[in-house]
Amino acid sequence: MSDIKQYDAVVVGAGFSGLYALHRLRSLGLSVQTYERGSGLGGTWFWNRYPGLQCDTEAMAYTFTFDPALYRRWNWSKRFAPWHEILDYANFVADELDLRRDIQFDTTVVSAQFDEDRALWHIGLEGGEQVDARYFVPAPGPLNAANIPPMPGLENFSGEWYHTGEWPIEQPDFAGKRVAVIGTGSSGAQLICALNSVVSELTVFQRTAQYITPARQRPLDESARAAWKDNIERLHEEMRQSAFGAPGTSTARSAHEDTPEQRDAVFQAAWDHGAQAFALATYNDLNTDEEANSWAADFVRRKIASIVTDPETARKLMPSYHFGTKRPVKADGYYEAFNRDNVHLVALGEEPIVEITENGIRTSEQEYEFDVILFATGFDAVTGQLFKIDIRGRDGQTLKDKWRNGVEVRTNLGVTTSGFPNMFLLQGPQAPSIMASYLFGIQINVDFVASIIEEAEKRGAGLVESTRAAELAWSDFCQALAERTFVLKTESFWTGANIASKPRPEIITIYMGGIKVYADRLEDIIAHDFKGFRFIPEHEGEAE
Ligand code: NA7
Repeated sequence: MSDIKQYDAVVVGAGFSGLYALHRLRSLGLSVQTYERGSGLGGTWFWNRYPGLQCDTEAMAYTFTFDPALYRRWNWSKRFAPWHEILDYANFVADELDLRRDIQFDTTVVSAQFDEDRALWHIGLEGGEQVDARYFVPAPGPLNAANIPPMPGLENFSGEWYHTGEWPIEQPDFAGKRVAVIGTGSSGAQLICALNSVVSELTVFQRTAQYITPARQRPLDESARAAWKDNIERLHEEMRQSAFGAPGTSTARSAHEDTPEQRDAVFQAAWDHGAQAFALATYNDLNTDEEANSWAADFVRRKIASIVTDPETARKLMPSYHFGTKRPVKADGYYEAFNRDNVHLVALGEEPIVEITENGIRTSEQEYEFDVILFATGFDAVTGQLFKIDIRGRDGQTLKDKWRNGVEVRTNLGVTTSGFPNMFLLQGPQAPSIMASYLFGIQINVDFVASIIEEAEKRGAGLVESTRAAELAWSDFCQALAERTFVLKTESFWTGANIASKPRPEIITIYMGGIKVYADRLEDIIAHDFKGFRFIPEHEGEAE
């Protein structure tokens, strides 16, 4: 008898998708082991702990809805949950569902090799241990592999430096320090808003100006929570029928239906409302109609001009690409921060960074001295963390090779890819994931994977695998969805173009069709005998 541990399923990652997968798969009667590289739960929220970090989906929608009783037992303090409260919530979920006994922390999965003869995955852990599982379920997170740009001289810097996605557990103290922030996405914007009144000098290095609308953070009182809790069954259904996966995040109205004055009033109301309202609930053609897009973009640019007092700074802060083609940033007090005497803006398009020096950052124009450099430079998104695991499917083919190092990623619904039987990706490429309300997307994703595995168990199938035709159809559909919008016109982590050294995808790795279309498709597949999936009886190799 081998002393290699055997499980029905191994889940990689104890973020929210890994936690829910552990719960669902265990409830099918399977033995499940979860490995987590961090020393605590929460996935991305475990690693990102920078000042100002909060979720930009409303907290009441960033909560599992699969069990209304569980939903009602949790209380968020604010409209947008701060990171530490989200970590508390992850721990609450794990305790309520008794998940911790099947999670091994501080354990990195480094390899996973499909063994065709035994219909098993051999999973390698850092340190050399190997375990076997019938099902391999990577849930490493789409925004988890920190992108630290190769800047010459960083090793010479005598001060402290951090990346937002690999933040130290012990909070550094920035009071009175001279701080550089590189990057102005969601992380950079939140940092800038939180730090500007704490540090002595804050210098922002901006590669591309962003469209930033207010989040409108506020405390949540009991009546606001009750409005959700008392109606969660109905709201769950509303989320299921929506595109984003949260109530109040869509509209059927075209910007062409309104006069310029009416449009301004609609944009202003969304600006005042905060959250996703400006990007999602103003007009339905912002991403597809040139004029509609320019009206939204102009509105934000006019806001920048009216808020920022120095015209030169305002000019540098104004984005010129299509609105909504980078992930919309929501932050309170972002543009106002640049009116402070201690906040400075460097537009890298006009003044590029040449090197990091012992004392700070040298641009083409001058050397700036800093005590701290903060990289808010984002992630090797979607495939970055997945590619860190040496995953090998049929015939020893690596996932990286199959997907041509990210150039041609092909999945069936974001959950499977042919040649890798019994491997189920959670929030993987071409799943709703980062393009929808995250926890709601996770539930749909995991429930679908659980349905497939349940069916495989029922049929006594040793293996289940997507057909090549199904993954071609789904990934082509994802690409076609993107081509209908302006997204491909801008370089962003959505298009895999945020990292200079990364090969550019020919097929987009994100799915933009929304929750309803996705969930309808999953239901249809289940209703039609899991079309697109092959259940292969044990000992029959590849034959159906
Ligand atoms: P993002 O949204 O990818 O933002 C990264 C920022 O860093 C963005 O402004 C980038 O400019 C900038 N960047 C990236 N590389 C460089 C280099 N080499 N030099 C200068 N500036 C650079 O990541 P975030 O962490 O802010 O947000 C990711 C998600 O995490 C977010 O959507 C939330 O869901 C949480 P660019 O615009 O690419 O020119």
